[in-house]
Amino acid sequence: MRFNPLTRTWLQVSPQRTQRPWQGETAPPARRDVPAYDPDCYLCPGNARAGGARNPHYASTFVFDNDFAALVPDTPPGALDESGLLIARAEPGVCRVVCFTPRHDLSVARMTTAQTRLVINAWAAQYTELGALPFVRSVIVFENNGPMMGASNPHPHAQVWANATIPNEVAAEQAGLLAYRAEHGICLLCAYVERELAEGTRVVHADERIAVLVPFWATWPFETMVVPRRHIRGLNELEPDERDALANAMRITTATYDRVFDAPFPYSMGFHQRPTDGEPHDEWHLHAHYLPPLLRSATVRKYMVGYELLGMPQRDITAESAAERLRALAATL
Ligand code: H2U
Ligand code: ZN
Repeated sequence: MRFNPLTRTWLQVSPQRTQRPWQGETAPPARRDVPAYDPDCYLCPGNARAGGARNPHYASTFVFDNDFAALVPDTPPGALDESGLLIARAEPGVCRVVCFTPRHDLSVARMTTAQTRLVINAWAAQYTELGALPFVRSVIVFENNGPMMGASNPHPHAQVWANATIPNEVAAEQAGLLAYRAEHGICLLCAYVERELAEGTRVVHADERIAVLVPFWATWPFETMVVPRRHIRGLNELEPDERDALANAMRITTATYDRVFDAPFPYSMGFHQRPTDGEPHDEWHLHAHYLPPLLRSATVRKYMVGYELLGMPQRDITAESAAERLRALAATL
């Protein structure tokens, strides 16, 4: 059993299970010829979106309000509590879409560091702008990459969801960060990153500013965390050289993923950062999680099911063996 100090949850690790046979579903790797411009894409420059609006002829990044937003700002207040059984409340928020580039055929793995740096700038600006709204307490930036992860379109894009309430995962990590600091007097992620860099076995890539590692408590095979080495709380606090280093770390991480199974590698990634509720939150340390859903290979469709759904997360491939494979591939880039 391994402990995740960020979420304060346990994980079961059983490496002997990689030996078991597989007679379940397999699928061929998804390979597509993607054009640089797709007249039918609702994210390409100049095209009509599904909601009826038309995109400008944008030249670098492009941000718009999600036409099918899950959270909307003018949600009327409301609450329900029936005998502690049926409990609900209204949740205002903002959802946006961030297109990374006009090029329909690119991905972070194939964009230049300079191009991705512009995307990071756009994300930081969204964090600042939406976080400044009086009702917004949390801003999450995330990317679904690949159809298996529910990305609706290959055009490189991310989503921004700004909530009035701090979402469960962020709240759990905040409790973990606070508990660690109370007990040890230092930031959990500052301490963790330097400890991992000193040992090296779970590190995929690192420079003076950013580290990419497979966390000791990784649940998904090839799951990684991208962490600034300096104690900064949100995307807006990244200095220019750190934005470049983050862009480079994201390029290395995604390009490495694309080589793991010799196929476009699906993942969801996103940033956890300081809530925007007006408190200082010095316990917060910005980081990104990359969470790939494939448990075995690009063709073996194995998801977290029975025991994971009903008991607790369990993994077969250890963090160390996944890191070793990723590190070797990253070195070839
Ligand atoms: P995903 O690929 O991660 O689903 O993100 C695409 C988002 O783009 C999705 O949330 C929005 C969808 O609501 N969208 C628009 O806002 N306008 C459109 O014309 C199509 C899709
Ligand atoms: Zn497109």
